[in-house]
Amino acid sequence: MTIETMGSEALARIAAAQDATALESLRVEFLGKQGSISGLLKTLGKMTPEERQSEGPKIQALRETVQTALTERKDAFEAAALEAQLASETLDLTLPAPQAPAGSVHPVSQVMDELAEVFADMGFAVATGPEIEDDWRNFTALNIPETHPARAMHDTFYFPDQMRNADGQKMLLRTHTSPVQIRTMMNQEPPIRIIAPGRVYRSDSDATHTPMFHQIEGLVIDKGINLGHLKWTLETFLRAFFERDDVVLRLRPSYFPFTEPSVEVDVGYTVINGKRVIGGDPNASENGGWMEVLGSGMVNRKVIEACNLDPDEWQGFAFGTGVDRLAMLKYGMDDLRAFFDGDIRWLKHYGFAALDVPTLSGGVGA
Ligand code: 2NL
Repeated sequence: MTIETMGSEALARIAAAQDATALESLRVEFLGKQGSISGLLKTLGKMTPEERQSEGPKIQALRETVQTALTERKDAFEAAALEAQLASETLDLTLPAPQAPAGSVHPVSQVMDELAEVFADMGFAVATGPEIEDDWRNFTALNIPETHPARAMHDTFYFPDQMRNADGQKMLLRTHTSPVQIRTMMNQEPPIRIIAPGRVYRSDSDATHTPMFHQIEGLVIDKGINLGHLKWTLETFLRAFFERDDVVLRLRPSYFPFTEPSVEVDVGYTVINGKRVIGGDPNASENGGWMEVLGSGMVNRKVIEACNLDPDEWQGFAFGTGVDRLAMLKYGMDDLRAFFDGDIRWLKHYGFAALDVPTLSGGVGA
C-alpha cells in the first residue's frame, strides 16, 4: 500500500468514526507503539540515505496529517457533547425562588432586644455574667441572710457541696441576675448605669413558674441619686417599652434585703376585648386596674459596702422584673410553659421575623 493510499484510507476511517472510543482505537491502530504509521517510521533507519531523503518527509507528513485529523475529530465530538448537555440542562429563571428555611426570633429574645434598645437610649450599658455563681455573689453580698428562705434547697439549685470555688464558696445556679451587678460594682468605677438581662434558675415548677426563666435587672450608681430618679427612669422605660404615653405608675412600699427603702411598682391597665392591656385609666370602673410589674428600691448601703464602695459617697437605685412576663403582657400570650416547649407551631405564631430588629425610631415592638 502506498503512503498516499494509507493516508486517504486513514482519513476516511477517522471521518467515519462514530464516537470518541472508536477514535481512540484508530489512534492506537495508526500511531500507537505497534501502529501502522509508527511501523513506517521505524523503516526509516534501514533505508539508504537517498531513500530516506525521499520517503522521510512523506512518512512524517502522513503522521502529521493523521494526527491532525484525529485531534480535529476529537474536538468535534467534545463540542457536540457540550452542545447536547447545554440543550438538555435548561434553567428557568422565571420559576419562583425555593422556600427558604423560615426560622423566627423567640419572643423572649425579641423582648430582650427591645429592653436593651430602650435602656441604651437612656445611657444604660448591657452587662452579662456567668449562670453558675457562688453563694457570696448571689446571696451574701446582697444582704440576704443565711436563714433567708430563698437560700433553702427547695428554692435554689446548689451544686454538690464539694464543688466550691477558689474562695471556698458554695456554687449554685444564679437565682437572679443581681450577681452581675455585684461583679460590675467590684470591677468598675462609678458612675454605673447597666441593665443585666439573662437566664435565672429556681427550683419551682407549676403553671406560672418554670425552673429556668429570664430576668432583667437594672442598676444606677452615682452621686446624689434618689427615688425621683428611680421613678422617672421606670416611667420612661415602661412608656417606651409598651409604646404608650398613658402608662401610669403606682409605687408601693415593700421589702427586699438588697434595697432600702424598697418599692413595688404597679402599672395601670385597661381591659380591651377581655384582655388586660397596659396603659389607660386604671380607675375606670370595671375596665381598669393596677398590675405589679417591677420590684425596685434604693440600693442598700450594706450592698454598696460589700462591693468596696463608700456608701456615703455613692448611692443608687436598682430594679428587677421577669422578661417572660413582660413578653406575655406586651404580646398577649397566656401560657408561660409554652415558651420553653419548642413547639414549632407556637414559635411560628408568636415568633418575630429575623430582620424585625427593634429600634426606637421604628417602634420597639410589633
Ligand atoms: C423583683 C425584684 C429587684 C433588685 C432586684 C438589686 C441588685 C443589686 C442591688 C440592689 Cl446589685 N438591688 N436588684 C432590687 C430590687 C428589686 O427585683 O421582683 N424581681 C423579680
